[in-house]
Amino acid sequence: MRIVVLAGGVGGSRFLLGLRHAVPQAEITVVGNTADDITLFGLRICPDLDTIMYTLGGGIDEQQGWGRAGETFTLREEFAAYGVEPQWFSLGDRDLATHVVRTQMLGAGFPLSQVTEALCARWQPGVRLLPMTDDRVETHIVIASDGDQRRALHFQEWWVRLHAEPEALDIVPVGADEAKPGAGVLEAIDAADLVLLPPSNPVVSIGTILAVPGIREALVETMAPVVGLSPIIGGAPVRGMADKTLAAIGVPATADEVALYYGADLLDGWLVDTRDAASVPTVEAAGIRCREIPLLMTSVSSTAEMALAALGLAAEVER
Ligand code: FO1
Repeated sequence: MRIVVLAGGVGGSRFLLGLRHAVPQAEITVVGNTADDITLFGLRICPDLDTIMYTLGGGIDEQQGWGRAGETFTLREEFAAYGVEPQWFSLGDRDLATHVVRTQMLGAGFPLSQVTEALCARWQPGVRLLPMTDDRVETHIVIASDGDQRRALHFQEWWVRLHAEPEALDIVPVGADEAKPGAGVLEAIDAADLVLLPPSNPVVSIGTILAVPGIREALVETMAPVVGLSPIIGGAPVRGMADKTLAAIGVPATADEVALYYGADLLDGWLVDTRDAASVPTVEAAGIRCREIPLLMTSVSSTAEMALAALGLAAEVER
């Protein structure tokens, strides 16, 4: 069975652990968000791709959800001693090796898709990890500046340095309009038996993937059922800043509104948490098959249950 999963960072990775556990024999292709990527200290950093690779490859710092297990920060201390900025983005020594290898290969002319394949050869994540695009796309957040001015800053600065405190007035995936789908992405969507949208951030993780011209169209056209899982439970995100990013684009942080934001032309099925059972009729009225199940990814086995429920809903939709 060929399953394509659009994924961001921590939420997407945890879902993938459960999916791989639920259907170990499935061939899983992950289309990973690259709009969180940033260049620091001359190195290209791909947080969502690395989080997926480390989580499924067994190298993730589980408590943190990102970065490497057993990390040390000698280089970070040295950077600070030299007073080089930024000091707000915590890069560990082991993680930096990934960024050095990636930057070296990009500098040699390899596209990000081939770089990712090379890095995954070591980590063996058990899924095929495809960047959403080989082109540069970076999410910028527009916030208020002094007076009635506005300024844009990189998503990572807004999220990590400013803890997503300043109200996001707009969210702009810079470069998305000129980006092309990454190598293998459209083919994977076309050949899929099932497409899943895990509970990643609908705006800055899934939304940015859908912003790459051609990808959303492929998801509308694919014969495969497209089934999503709500990242919002009881009107709040399980983790991260989904509510703040949804507010920035004028979408209420509710389980049904996220489904409508993805669109009934794209979504065939939608899973909401039992606490959001009241939203099922709204989603169904939009023409999207909807079921309520427990959606908290508290363990690999509970996540596996969610994944199996998504497969079950997909089978229902197909009938
Ligand atoms: N998140 C933080 O909150 N603080 C950090 O210092 C930080 C560093 C970092 C380094 C590498 C990496 O791959 C991820 C890192 N993250 C950090 C998480 C990152 O901001 C998020 O995982 C994604 O960009 C959002 O999904």
